[in-house]
Amino acid sequence: MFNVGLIKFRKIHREEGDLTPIESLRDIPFEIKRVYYIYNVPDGALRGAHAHRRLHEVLVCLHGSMKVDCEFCGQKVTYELNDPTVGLYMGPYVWINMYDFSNDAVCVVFASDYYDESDYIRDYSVFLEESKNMFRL
Ligand code: T46
Repeated sequence: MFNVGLIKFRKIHREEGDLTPIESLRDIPFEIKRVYYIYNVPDGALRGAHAHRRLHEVLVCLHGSMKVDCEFCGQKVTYELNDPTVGLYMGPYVWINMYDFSNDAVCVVFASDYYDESDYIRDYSVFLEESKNMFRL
């Protein structure tokens, strides 16, 4: 799906353990301005339920597992994330729902800009309408 996809990161394996480096504009296709992480998610919690107008993000489930439903231009794909060497890239106008977090899930998100609530679309009907106008659906 255009605007959404998995990125495979390098894994440097040593007897002492593994290491995955992530570099701005090299491993991630934008300049990283913000990093945040999600953890201690209670059973049955639903997160997301929004899209962004301008933000680009890469989400990595560092520990445990979680699912992400992505919708872009009428196409829907579900990703199960459970590998710290795999990132989910999400560009603008991707509606996401995050759920089925395992109790030990820790996910880190690399974002292309600072936090700005006005960049969020939290109303699904507004998302459909703006997507229609933006992409001439
Ligand atoms: C996204 C998905 C993957 C801040 O104050 N600063 C921040 O940088 C962020 C990300 C959030 N917040 C505040 C806004 C809310 O009051 O933290 C609270 C929880 O945020 P939200 O309900 O948007 O969390 P999620 O998990 O639904 O969504 C987050 C990101 O907000 C969003 O950009 O793409 O993770």
